[in-house]
Amino acid sequence: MATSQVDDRAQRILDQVTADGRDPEKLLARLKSFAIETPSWGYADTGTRFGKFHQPAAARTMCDKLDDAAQVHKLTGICPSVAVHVLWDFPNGPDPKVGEYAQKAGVRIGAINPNVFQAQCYKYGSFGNRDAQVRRKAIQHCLDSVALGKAVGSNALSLWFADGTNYPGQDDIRSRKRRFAEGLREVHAAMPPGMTMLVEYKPFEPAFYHTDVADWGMAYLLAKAAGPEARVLVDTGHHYLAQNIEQIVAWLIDENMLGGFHFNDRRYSDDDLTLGSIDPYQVFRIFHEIVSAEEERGQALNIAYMVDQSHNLKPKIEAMIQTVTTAHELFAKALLVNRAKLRDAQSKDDVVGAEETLRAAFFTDTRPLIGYVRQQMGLEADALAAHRASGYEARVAQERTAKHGSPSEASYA
Ligand code: PSV
Ligand code: MN
Repeated sequence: MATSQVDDRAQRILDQVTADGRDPEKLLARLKSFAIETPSWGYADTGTRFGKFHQPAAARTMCDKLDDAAQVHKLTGICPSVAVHVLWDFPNGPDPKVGEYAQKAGVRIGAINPNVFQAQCYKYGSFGNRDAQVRRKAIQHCLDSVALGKAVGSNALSLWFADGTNYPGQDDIRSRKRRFAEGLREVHAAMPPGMTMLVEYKPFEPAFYHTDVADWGMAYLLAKAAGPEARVLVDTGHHYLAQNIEQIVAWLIDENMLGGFHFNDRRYSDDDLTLGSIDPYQVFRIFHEIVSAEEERGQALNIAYMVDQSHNLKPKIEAMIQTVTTAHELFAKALLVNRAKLRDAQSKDDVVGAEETLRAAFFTDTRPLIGYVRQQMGLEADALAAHRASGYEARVAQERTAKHGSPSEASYA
């Protein structure tokens, strides 16, 4: 049973916060209110375009995905919602019962992700397509997704478009831009109060010459054109390698246009690796920009933190627990930055002192602090160990195989 006896190492961090003239209770409260959404597709067998490696415990049905997401939330306490991908999760059309099932399992439905990139008709694009009938089909799918969102109580419509061209001259770039703006305006107009439209960008893939929504500037302009409840979604994997993502984040915050994140990490391109597995310092720098703005404004920013990862090698629930734990630990590091000291160093052009202030926070081991926060929330300090000890994976592997057959047999059948 979890106890909330404060660990010495966590106590030392809290003492330092007090010594810095800040309130440790506020820090703990912010860590408890931090929430990150996990994606339904992160629990199922996905893979690269070269193949899939099956796991017997992988979710086979929408209910399995919600059960797995609920297991992650039960152990981490910070994942109350699950993003859904309409075509993958509702192959037979919208099913409002899914919302009820989620609630019973202990989670709720988060962002609704329409899918306007898989059907054959989208070969030359969806909202950007020259053919008005194809555009209508894509817009209608998004309107249906808004209705699904209403039915299941979701407050976010998350849009990603694979649209673009593969060769110079293939289509007129400006005409496509205008078609996008028009389609997004129509979808925005159908959203109920309280729903946010998130516009995601990606520089390339699957389009390799030009992508219609290729960067944050394009997403920003399209969100502005769509309407007042549209914001930009930053997928950390959707940037060129040297790009300064935290600067993009800082600018979007300052323009009140940052809507949310799709978190993942990568070494090369859109690799969808576990958050922070390659470059945790980058995630810390992103969180630092957010926490700076929160401290300046005196309130938490309304940002949808979401995971967009597919786990081809790692057991999916373990990978998800690792991901959200890493996010929590890195967010804690950003909260530890002594911003009074930082501002002082900046005001003196003390470049080294300013950087050292960030490094001091980044190199603080926040794992005991997150363990303590979890214990205060009535959870085990080590979520991964608790999951491994629970026997959940072996149990669902057995149940799912008994019900649906071995996943590899199914695929070779
Ligand atoms: C596209 O690469 C993307 O980032 C979009 O968010 C999709 O919805 C998601 O991946 C699918 O995994
Ligand atoms: Mn994404």
